[in-house]
Amino acid sequence: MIFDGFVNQLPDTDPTETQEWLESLDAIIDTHGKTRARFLLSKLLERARESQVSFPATVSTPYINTIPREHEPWFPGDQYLEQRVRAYIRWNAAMMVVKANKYADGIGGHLSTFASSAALYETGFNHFFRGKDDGNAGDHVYFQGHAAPGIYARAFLEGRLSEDDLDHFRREIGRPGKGLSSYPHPRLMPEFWEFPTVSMGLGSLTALYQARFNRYLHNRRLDDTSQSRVWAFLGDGECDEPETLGSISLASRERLDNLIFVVNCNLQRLDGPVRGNGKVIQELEATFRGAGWNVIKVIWGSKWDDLLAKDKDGVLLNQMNTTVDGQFQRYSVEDGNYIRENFFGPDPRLRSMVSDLSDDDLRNLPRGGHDYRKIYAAYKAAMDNLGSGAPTVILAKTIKGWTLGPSVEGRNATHQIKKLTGDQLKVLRDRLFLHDELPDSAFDNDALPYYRPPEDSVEYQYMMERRRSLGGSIPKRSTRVRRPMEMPDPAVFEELNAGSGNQSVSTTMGFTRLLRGLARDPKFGERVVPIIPDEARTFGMDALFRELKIYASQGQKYEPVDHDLLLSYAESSDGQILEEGITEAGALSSFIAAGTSYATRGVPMVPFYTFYSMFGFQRVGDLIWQAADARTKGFLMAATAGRTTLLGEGLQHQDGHSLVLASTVPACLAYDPAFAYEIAAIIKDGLRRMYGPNSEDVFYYLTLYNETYPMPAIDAREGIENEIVRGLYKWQDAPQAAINATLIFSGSAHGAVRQAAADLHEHYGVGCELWSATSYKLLREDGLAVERWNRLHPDAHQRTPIVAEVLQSTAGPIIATTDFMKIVPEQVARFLPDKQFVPLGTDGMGRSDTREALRRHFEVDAAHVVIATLAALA
Ligand SMILES: Cc1ncc(C[n+]2csc(CCOP(=O)(O)OP(=O)(O)O)c2C)c(N)n1
Ligand SMILES: [Mg+2]
Repeated sequence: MIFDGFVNQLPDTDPTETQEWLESLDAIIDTHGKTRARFLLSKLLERARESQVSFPATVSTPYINTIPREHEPWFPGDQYLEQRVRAYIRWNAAMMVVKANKYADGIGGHLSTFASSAALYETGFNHFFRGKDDGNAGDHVYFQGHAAPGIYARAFLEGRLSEDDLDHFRREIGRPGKGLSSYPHPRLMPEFWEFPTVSMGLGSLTALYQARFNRYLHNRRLDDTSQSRVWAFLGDGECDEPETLGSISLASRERLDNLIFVVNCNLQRLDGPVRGNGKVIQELEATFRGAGWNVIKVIWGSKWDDLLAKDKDGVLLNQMNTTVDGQFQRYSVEDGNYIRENFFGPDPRLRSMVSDLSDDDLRNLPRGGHDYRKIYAAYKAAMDNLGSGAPTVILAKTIKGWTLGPSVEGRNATHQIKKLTGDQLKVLRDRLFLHDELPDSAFDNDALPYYRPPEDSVEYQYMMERRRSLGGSIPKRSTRVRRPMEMPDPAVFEELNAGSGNQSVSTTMGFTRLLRGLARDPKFGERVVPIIPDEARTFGMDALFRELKIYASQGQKYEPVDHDLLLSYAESSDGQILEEGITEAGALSSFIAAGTSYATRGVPMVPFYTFYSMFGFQRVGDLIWQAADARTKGFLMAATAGRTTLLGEGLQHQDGHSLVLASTVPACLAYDPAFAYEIAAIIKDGLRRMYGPNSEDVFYYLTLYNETYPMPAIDAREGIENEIVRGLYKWQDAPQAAINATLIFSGSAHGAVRQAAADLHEHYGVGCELWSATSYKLLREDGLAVERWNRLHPDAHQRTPIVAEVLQSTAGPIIATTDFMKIVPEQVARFLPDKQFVPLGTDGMGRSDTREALRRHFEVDAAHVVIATLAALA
């Protein structure tokens, strides 16, 4: 292997001096060994860094704490009181899970995740996490999903939740907003949780983009975000998800020193060790350091410091460095004698180092993640790191199930354990020193007692004072608006309503015009957040670059190749466009950050995320689900939509099913507009529904096509905009004819359908009326709601679904054509029992060819609409 071969390509200006240095090193290795040589080299590197000699950063350091004991800051808290509070929280967290499973066997919940991370959270609660009661937005804390019981237990101690609430952990039905959801779900507990995290990997990804969005808001002078940190708590197993680590280089590139990841390295995931044969902390250190992060390892508790100080020969360090995680886990479940024999035993120098320690002492040598002083030092260093430009990750080594007793701690099955016997509970009580609070009698008659200290106790007073001084309790979701938003001037929609005359344009072009108009609005404009993942040219949106500018935190340090063009690639530190590069996951995370800003920051923002339709729901569906959970507002604009409208691109690009996937997301209003004025009506209504009075926490999905045709003007009849947004409206009456049929189109299918109507009239004497179905999803949801109402109110006057009401009077069979799968129009067929309903759509995988050929292949061209109509009539 060539090690940094670049050295040999640089001229050696003083070979004799070089030789002397090399010989010195050789001599050290020969006389004092490699450990000493490594030590000296590290010292040299340290000195070089102090003297600002830049040098490629090493990606890994020995398996010891990053912060040495002598650099640990003074701990400002009351160690005893914090320990008491932590014990109460640990107790209640365990109790609520055990209780839930006693009363509803199999209901689930997790004991051991929080047990391993209690000190990590509590140090934050007592000293760092900022709340928002002081009128500011506070910190944004992403709690690890499976640690939820611990967060509820703290809220209980603070008096925010009652015993009855805890008793309803995982029992939400019938208690809207009051049952405790299994995991952090703002959709279910909108006044409590802010950030959904439980789909592993998405919490870290969205936290990272939240930190980036805070900078965007700041640089655009929309909000002062300088006091807010983003804290993301992750599992070490969770780091296997590509989403967890996939964007970490963005954080250092964007100099997000407002971002702190805390990885709870209990070395276990669900089934067993995360890296039995390796060292997950070392692996993560190298990954994050390589990406330019400030890495702080918290591996060993204070008691190890004395041992390390005695380690003159480096034998302890060597043992630490070479022991794999699977073996460390073994030590965590064994007694002191096993540890003495196996960890310290083989080397007499190592063994003698612990000769004065008892077996119990050895067993109790703690890991760093349970040592609040070490954690405090790490968090403080992360806070003080602001200004360095580097994000921080804290890798804290813990034991999964810590304090839960020998049958749970560190066991491979620990993740799934949710029941404790009476004896196990007493072991836990003893371990937490809660005899006074919970005497044996508290367990009489199989009772499962919670414990809350009285309000006049010093523990309670201390805990509450800490939170008061940090801005109040968290988590707390608030929708208090700090910077109100004004709606755009309605005139901005008029241009699209007028149509394009004879000019052929696409709905994508129409939307781009509208977006520009919205961004130009003197008051509303600043709230528009255009998001694009490296596809603006494909969509013809590059025209916006120069006008709105691309957000680049460091401005533009170069002269772009196209600087002399009108549409040059213009970057600016207060740019408006988030040009995300090729990351749909990142772009969607920005969409979530912008679309939840009305709550997280109290600053409503309106994201328009435009992307390759195929790489939306299909690619990042879980993030879209998370957006729904997070109560995100905004517009998802699915460009290059349709299985046959996007020609040439073939199987992996042609989207004929995102509308099916969209139909699975309750908070999503999905539309398939055919004309520019439909887009205007939908977006206008969307802004009202999402940001007007009595707003709803929903988001919009609109397909955009790249086929060009003259855009008609909106019909002058009154109420047309309402008809468009409800999902279906009549577009054209039928010509006089003896035989009639009803043709429905959506999106780009209107071309074939209009042609078919003309052909049917001219050649077969069939008069067809034409309808545009803008949203089958909305029509179906209305139909289901009506059906349910009728079922539950059999004696009342029966209601009619919108789709049935408006299509009742139409003549002949209904042929519904779409550039999506047949199941899309079929969603409403059930509500039209008296009608013959024929869906034409693009089921199957795409092909590369022309639009005409594709439409013939998928049987959605005019000829096939004619045949389907004639067959239905026959
Ligand atoms: C995307 C996704 N896949 C799988 C799961 C199921 N799951 C929940 S917890 C867990 C193990 C977590 O291990 P780790 O991240 O190390 O967290 P710990 O509980 O050890 O702190 C798994 C696989 C999930 N929640 N999300
Ligand atoms: Mg783990």
